[in-house]
Amino acid sequence: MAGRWKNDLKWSDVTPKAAWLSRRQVMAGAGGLALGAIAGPALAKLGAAPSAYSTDETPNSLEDVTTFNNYYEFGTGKEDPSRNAHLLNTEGWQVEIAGLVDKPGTWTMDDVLKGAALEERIYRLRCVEAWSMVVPWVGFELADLLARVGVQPGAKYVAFQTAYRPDEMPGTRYPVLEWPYVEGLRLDEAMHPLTILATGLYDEPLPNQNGAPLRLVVPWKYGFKSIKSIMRITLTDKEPPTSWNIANAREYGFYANVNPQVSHPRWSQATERAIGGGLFAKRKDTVMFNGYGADVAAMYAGMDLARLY
Ligand SMILES: Nc1nc2c(c(=O)[nH]1)N[C@H]1C(S)=C(S)[C@@H](COP(=O)(O)O)O[C@H]1N2
Ligand SMILES: [Mo]
Repeated sequence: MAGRWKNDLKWSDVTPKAAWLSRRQVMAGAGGLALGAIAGPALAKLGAAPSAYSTDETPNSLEDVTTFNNYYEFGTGKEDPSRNAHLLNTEGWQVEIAGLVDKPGTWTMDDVLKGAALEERIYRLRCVEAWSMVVPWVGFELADLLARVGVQPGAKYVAFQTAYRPDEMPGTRYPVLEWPYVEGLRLDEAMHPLTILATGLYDEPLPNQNGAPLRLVVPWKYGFKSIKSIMRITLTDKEPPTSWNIANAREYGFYANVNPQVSHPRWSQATERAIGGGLFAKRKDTVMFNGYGADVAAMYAGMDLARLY
């Protein structure tokens, strides 16, 4: 596919052999497993290890995951990213890691992947627009990358920035958001083992419309926190600005934790439409922290989540 990130290394070369083997054994032993049935032939390509953090819910189809997207740099329609994101050239991609770190610098995708323990993480994704999907990501914990660069004691937040290339991103010709797209996490959120940088989905390299070659995934927060096509990561001591908060602070906060009790000013967040369920599917109840509360609620103890939405 044009524009996809290309890599000389085979995925199995950058995946610990033990993890790769155990994955294959798991798949062999569980012949009827839903994902094995869907993605079986592609396994040898990537061989990411499975994870205890995965949901056992059935993932959405590859078609749903790659043709129903939000990526405003390529247009605001749900099908615009799958039509236009091939324009993004991800070859030679570099990620700058800056700010309060011991080893600031510029990383190629090979550098990023060489030390990364790739896992499959099947996560729920809940968009602030009240739809949801289940996505079989491939990625590694952001905490591992942060450990490799050495976070300095003064750091309290992590800021992320998407590439801004007007020539390759037709959506950025319109002032729907301030470009580049920016996002941020508190340091404890960034270090949480559920927080990953994804480099693939369905055992294949990440399609451009899903944020190739490297995108954040924070499954207990509304989807807009999961910033795509990252080219800069900065450790800072101040809460960083975030795109949707800049666009409309009353409607979109910094935390953006999934919360069925706090309505968006223009719609309820109590329920969600599961993509792929068909036209007449019943809406599902939205669950606090998108169902990840047992793992993440302690980080927000004592915070007023209606005020810090
Ligand atoms: N750079 C950038 N990242 C982005 C967006 C965007 O418009 N630009 N949209 C966000 C929103 S609103 C959602 S719901 C998710 C959608 O991810 P997906 O298309 O892979 O499902 O990406 C998020 N990351
Ligand atoms: Mo979203």
